[in-house]
Amino acid sequence: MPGALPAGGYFTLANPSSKPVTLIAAQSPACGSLMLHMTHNMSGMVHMMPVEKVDVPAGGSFEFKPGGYHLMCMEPKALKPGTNIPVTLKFADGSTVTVSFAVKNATGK
Ligand SMILES: [Cu+2]
Repeated sequence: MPGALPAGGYFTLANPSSKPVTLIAAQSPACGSLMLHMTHNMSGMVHMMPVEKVDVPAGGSFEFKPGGYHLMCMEPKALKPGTNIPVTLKFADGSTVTVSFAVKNATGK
């Protein structure tokens, strides 16, 4: 990711448990702030909107992908393609999960 451009994060959130979970926030030491966003396409104009939460049904999964939901890394700090950054996902029940995100440039490398 060049310079200080915001970076998008895409992943699939799988919920193997028997209860629905709700993702409410994310943070990473590599980002000034990490926001939940969705992309929404209105008559050819692409907007991004912050979202407050993402529900994942019991036994289901939720896909964050280009053109849809994503994590937005604002004020990224020294993101280098080829490295990994830790991202902590926070859920409505108070639990957190820390996962590793691979940093890729705009061409997916
Ligand atoms: Cu965004």
